[in-house]
Order: sequence, then structure tokens, then C-alpha cells
Amino acid sequence: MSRPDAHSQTAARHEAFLRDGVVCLRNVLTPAEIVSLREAVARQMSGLRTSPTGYDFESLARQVWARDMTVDTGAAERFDMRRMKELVRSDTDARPLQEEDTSDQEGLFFYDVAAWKHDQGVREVAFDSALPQIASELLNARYLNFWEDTTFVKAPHTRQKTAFHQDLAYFQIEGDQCVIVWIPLDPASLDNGVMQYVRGSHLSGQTFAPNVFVSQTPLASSPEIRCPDIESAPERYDIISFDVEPGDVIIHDVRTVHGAGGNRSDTWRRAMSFRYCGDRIRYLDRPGAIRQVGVAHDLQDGDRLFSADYPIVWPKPWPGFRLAECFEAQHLNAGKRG
Ligand SMILES: O=C(O)CCC(=O)C(=O)O
Repeated sequence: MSRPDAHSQTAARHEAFLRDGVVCLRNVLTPAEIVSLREAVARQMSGLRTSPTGYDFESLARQVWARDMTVDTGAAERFDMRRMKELVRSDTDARPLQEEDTSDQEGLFFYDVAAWKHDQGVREVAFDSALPQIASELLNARYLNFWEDTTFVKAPHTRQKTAFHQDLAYFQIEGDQCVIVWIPLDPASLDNGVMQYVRGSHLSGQTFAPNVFVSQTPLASSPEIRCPDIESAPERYDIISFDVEPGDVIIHDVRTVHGAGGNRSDTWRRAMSFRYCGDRIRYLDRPGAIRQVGVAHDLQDGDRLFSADYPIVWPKPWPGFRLAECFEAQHLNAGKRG
């Protein structure tokens, strides 16, 4: 039997993406790119408790559910977690989303954002790997902006699940021409908390309110409706997942509902998530969207994402052009001038 050519492979993944709202692609990133991302994640994790944006949702969840424990997030101040605790505890439908695990090891669910702002290795993968072209093809985009990156790490024996949610209302965007690329940095399967997706949920026509990560409680300021309680009756949903190796990526539509279990295994589950927007996306300062870190733009509702905060990563001005190098050079020059 002849091997499918590149054209029919691209068409097949596009069809799967449109139908299911998610597609898994194998061997997209190189071993060197994976090493760069792992190093970036290690640097971020070394700043847990001293960084304004790094959180451990595992310990936070414990603090939320223990009535008398105070919330302590170190130097992290991006979210008002004390207020979040009040919100969750006053939500009569909320309950802990933690796996049973008899191990005496403590887990860790590390979360941080915007490594691309300070990490050249992350910029190289986000801007100049195979990802921008793939994302632009899936979205039929004439050009593509990089929106941001987020890091999600579950250490062995992390109990905390990732509550099912839809990404759209977390972002200050209008339109659905946006994808999220989930990049495993370790082999991942259901045992250690690989992502799970509700197949076809991107076509429901509904926009769901962002939740507060440790429970399905919607953010107070969000006007959207609450995401269905998928964890309580997973059998009612067509949930799919993919076993993945470093180098593979899973790409989902911004409207696809997704979540993850805890990490019941003895192996780490490190991952980064890159978000890309196409040319039909417009800026929208949504109430309830999560405040972005370090953005300097003054975009108004309805504007294209034309801002240094959202670099245009596709198309390339000429073959072989590496945006991350120019970015770094400009940054260094600005430093010399400053
Ligand atoms: O890795 C996780 O647990 C969450 C990832 C996620 O929700 C995302 O990439 O949008």
C-alpha cells in the first residue's frame, strides 16, 4: 500500500479537527525543541513562591477545601485566591475535584504563564517551529498571532484534576479562529493526567464561563453560562484522549470543552500550552477574561491583534526567516539604548 502523501495527511488532519474539535499530531517538535521547553519550565518552577505568576493548584485546592486553612500563594498575585476561596465555598454545586490516591507523596500542580516574554527557547518554539504553519492551516488563517503560553505541570501523585472547561471566555478575543496547542514534555496517558476532550463540543454554539481551576465554580465576573458538570457523569459525554510522547502535540479548537485527571502515576506530566489566533479574531475586553501578564497594548474592542504583545508568527516574510532571532536582537538593542 502506498504511503499517504503530505497533502492528503494535511487534509485528513484538517477534517478531523473540524469534525472533532481536536486533533493529535505525531512527531511535530524536535528533541532539541523539547529540551528548550523543559529547561524553560524548570526555570519557571524554580520561581514558585517568589514569582508573581506561578501557582501550585494542588496546595491551593487543599487550602480552599479546608475551612480553617488560610490561602497562601507566596508572591503570586495574579489572581485574588482568597476571594476565590470564598467564591468556591459559597457555590453549593462545587465539590473537590481530587483523585483518590493512597500514596504518601505530596503532589504539585504547577501553573505559570507568559514564559515567551523572557525565554528565548520558548520564543523559538512558539514562533519558528513547525507549529505556526500547522496552526494557520487548521484555522485557514491568512496570518497568525501568537497569543500566549501557559505551563501546566502535574508531579507524580498530584490529586487535583483540571476541571473541564472551554478556553474561549478566558481570552480577550472575539471569534473562534483560535487554537490551543498542548505540548507534552513527558510521555502522557490517562494514568498521569493527559488531556481529555469532549469530542464535537466546539459545535455546541455555547460559550461557557471560565472556572477557577480547582473547581467548576465560574469566575464571579463572567456573564457566560456555567460549563456542564462533566466530571459527575463522564459516561454521558463522548470524551476522547490520546497517549502521547514528547514531540507529539494535541491541538484543540478554542471552543472545545476539555479537562484532565490528576497524576496517579510515579512519573511527571510536564506540559506547555501555546495559543494562536487567526486573522478573523478581534480584540474584545470580556468581563471575566483572565488578566494577561505584561501586555502593554491599548487595543480597543473590534481591533485586529496588531500589537507587539501578539507577534505575527505566520506567514514568514521569507523562507528560513527566524522571528525569535530578530526579537532577541531588538530586545538586546533596546537594552543597550536604555
Ligand atoms: O494541562 C492541563 O492540565 C490543562 C491544559 C489546558 O487546559 C489547556 O492547555 O488549555
